Amino acid sequence: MYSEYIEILRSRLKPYRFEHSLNVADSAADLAEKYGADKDRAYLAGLLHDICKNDTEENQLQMFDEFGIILDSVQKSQPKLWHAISGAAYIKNVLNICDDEIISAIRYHTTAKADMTLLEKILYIADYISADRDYNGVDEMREAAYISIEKAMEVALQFTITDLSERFKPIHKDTLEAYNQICLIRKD
Ligand code: DGI
Ligand code: FE
Ligand code: FE
Repeated sequence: MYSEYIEILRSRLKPYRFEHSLNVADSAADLAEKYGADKDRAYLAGLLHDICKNDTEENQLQMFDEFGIILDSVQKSQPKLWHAISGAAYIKNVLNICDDEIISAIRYHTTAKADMTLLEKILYIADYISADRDYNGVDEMREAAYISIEKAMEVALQFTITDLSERFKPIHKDTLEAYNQICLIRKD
């Protein structure tokens, strides 16, 4: 069932990114099992989430044009955000995947957003805790992921916003809205 997609990934991605995709798929399936989401859909979302990560900027801009996608000013200035947008468009329009929640999980796997579904959160967190990750704080992130998915979202978004602001990177409004929603829900 996945082998066709795995071959597409192998042909599109550099070796590190290909391995990362397999690892994120495994983590997403584990989290789905733990939190009661559909394991197969989580695995597929993980597998495909970075499918356009190694595409050139030129190729991604061409896709945005072809699929009528208009970037906002932060997106325009941050090509690292593009692969989530192009990846979602690619799996929908080129691979003809019609599972809207998988498409949306891939679309928001980089920034997150407010009101994410369980599957969307699972992909977002799986990307942070996959076996290949070794950043400072990954242990805390893995611990949080096995306490609760909400705790994991808190730690991940706090980490991301801190990291981006330390580097004076613009924070996309989807990232801020995800973070603000968590702050408003917290009781302490
Ligand atoms: O594709 P991956 O490397 O596996 O991970 P990812 O899709 O989560 O991308 C991570 C990058 O995205 C990382 O360099 C931080 C960046 N990012 C996430 N949210 C924002 C952001 N960059 C900016 N400028 N603004 C954001 O809101
Ligand atoms: Fe990514
Ligand atoms: Fe990734």
